[in-house]
Amino acid sequence: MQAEAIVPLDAAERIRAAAALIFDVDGTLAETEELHRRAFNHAFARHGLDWQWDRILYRDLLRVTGGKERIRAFHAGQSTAPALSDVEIAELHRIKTAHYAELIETGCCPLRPGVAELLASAKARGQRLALATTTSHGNIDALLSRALGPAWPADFATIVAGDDVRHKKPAPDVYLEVLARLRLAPSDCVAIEDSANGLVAASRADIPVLITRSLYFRDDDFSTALMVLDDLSELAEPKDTKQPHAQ
Ligand code: XBP
Ligand code: MG
Repeated sequence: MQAEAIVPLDAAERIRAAAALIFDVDGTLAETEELHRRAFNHAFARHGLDWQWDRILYRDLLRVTGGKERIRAFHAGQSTAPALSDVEIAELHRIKTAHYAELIETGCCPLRPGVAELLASAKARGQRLALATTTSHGNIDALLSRALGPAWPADFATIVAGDDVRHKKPAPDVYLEVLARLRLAPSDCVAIEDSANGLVAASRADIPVLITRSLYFRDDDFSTALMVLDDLSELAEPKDTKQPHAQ
């Protein structure tokens, strides 16, 4: 008897069939990194530091996930910089976070194309939604309250942020914690990410990954992803083109 050919499910079908969709936040739900960059620069100026992170430098610095960790890594590379204690780094990051919320509040950072539609269609299909991110609960709330309204948390089964776990991405911790809370196997889920660090984090937790390319990580290596899209609007169901019958 001939073995039946195993036809791999089309990636879009995998997304529709998943028990849960686990979303990254920065770069995936919205193009937030420019606001993070501006907020870091604001904090440096307020603190009397003459540091300016331009886009080219920030692209490199984004390899270090987490705002406090990014400041510490940059500081370590400055041979002439005065010592900066953990308390000062925490204070810098506090100023940065407050300014980031002010920038978000101006309404200049909408959800990326296709995000609201995918959240709505997943909800309509009865799929569970989760967030697995490096940033903080406060930053997620600032972004999603503005974009989806104050009741947004009701749509998410669980939210795991960077400081909830021991190791930030590219470690798998946020994803492993989401799986534990959802009580699901990795193969029942799809992670939606925008960066190589995110792809590595989800892959280390054995979760298949859909990539939506973003501003800063456009050229990362995504060769191990299930699918790579320019944005999530490419997942939209084809519209019914049938014309209504004339009465
Ligand atoms: C996002 C990040 C975050 C933000 C800043 O990574 O690395 O550090 O840039 O956030 P990912 P905080 O999208 O892979 O989760 O300053 O709040 O840490
Ligand atoms: Mg991201």
